[in-house]
Amino acid sequence: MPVRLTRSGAPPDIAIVHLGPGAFFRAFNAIYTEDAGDWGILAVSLRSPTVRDQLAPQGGVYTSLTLSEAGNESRIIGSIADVIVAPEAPEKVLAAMANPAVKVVSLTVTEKGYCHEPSTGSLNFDHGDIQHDLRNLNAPKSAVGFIVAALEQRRRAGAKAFTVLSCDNLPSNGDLVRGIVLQFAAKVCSDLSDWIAKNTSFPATMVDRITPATTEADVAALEKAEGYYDPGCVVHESFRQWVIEDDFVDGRPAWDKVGAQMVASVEKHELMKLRCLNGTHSTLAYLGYLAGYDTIAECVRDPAFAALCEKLWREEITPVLAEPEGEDLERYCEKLMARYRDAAIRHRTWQIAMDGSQKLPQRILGTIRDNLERGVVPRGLCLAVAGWMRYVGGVDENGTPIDVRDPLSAQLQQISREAQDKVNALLALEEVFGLSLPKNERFCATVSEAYDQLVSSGARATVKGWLSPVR
Ligand code: CS2
Repeated sequence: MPVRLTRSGAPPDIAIVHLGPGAFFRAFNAIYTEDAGDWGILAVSLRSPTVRDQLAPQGGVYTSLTLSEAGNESRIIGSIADVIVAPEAPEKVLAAMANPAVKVVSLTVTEKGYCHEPSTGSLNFDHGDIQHDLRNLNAPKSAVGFIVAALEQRRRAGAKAFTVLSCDNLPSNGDLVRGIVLQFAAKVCSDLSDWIAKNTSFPATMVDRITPATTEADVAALEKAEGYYDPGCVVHESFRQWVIEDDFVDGRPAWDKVGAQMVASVEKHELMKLRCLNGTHSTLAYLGYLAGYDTIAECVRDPAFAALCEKLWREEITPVLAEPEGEDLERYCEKLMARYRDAAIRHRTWQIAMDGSQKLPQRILGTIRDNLERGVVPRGLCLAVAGWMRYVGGVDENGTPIDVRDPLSAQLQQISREAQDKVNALLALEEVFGLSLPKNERFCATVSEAYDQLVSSGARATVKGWLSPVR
């Protein structure tokens, strides 16, 4: 039997409830919180028992493994005091969130966890979980349902509210979560939404640390190196950046003392990160997957892919970005390329390609819109959109099925199977592309041209010739 990692000493007192304790949260928020001192975290999985099953036998502790070509560094993290699987005990989660000792409720639930319309940011009242939660507020399923139900319990008890801290890769994530919370609360009762609007804050954040999914090989390598078994370990790069709007209704950990940047407005930082990093990540993920590359590092080892990425930054993305205070966009992008090239980080194109319908709007389509407004057709990003379209068709260039993971996958594959004009049928998905973009003929024509070329010449050749065509 392998030796299991275990906690020594008592866990910290719980002052944060975190919804969505996936690998990113454990590689990022939980480490900043550990560094900042004695705020303990109750981690709540909204769906799967995996993280609880990994961490409970270890008393909540786990290993963070910083990967680098020079050698890995491991550290044991103890800020997670307990883990609950919400569907097994929703009332326990609500009781914890309603306890005034909890001052911050944070979230990393991924884009689709907000149950919103990606193109508008409004709550999707047709979503099955939202319909369920409006009828069963004492046993919700969604993040927004838990937040509203807990705030309602606090209001009734005459207690203080908590701060809601979204840490997902969404633009204006504070405003977004405020919007959906208030829309949901207004359906419960208007006094509640007024109370929340007055008493709760929703600071926006920008979060950044590349965190590939942990593999069995990672767990085995850790066991070999450290002599204990820890299936809850997380692997990540050494870089980290957390920018937070300093607007908390009942205090916060001293994250600013351990590297987080507290600012008045996060918007410019968030757009820079979403468009420069996540925008090129998604581009490389779709085109790279189609070209047969397994990881981002493999993609950028191909000079044509690296050149595409650099051209996107220089010619299409940064020209329509405002530079955040304290940042230099050119240097930011150079640093990104160095992060992508790090072969110790095996970040799979397939992992990043997931949930594209939820990611494209804020990562790529906003930049395309801004370019069209200045009269430029951003050909590189149009190729990225075409890459997504080819990818969600569900068959790769060798005729092998692709495991497409997306909340819209059934619809996407039906369109790809049945539509005569696949490009225009996909562009008509209003929840992804909105209304105005598909009306721009130059945009649609360029995406169609890119799609046809991907089909006829394959991704590698298309990427090579696309931005410097041999005419
Ligand atoms: C990636 C992000 O999976 C993805 O879609 O683009 O998780 C990315 O690695 C992080 O945002 C980096 O901070």
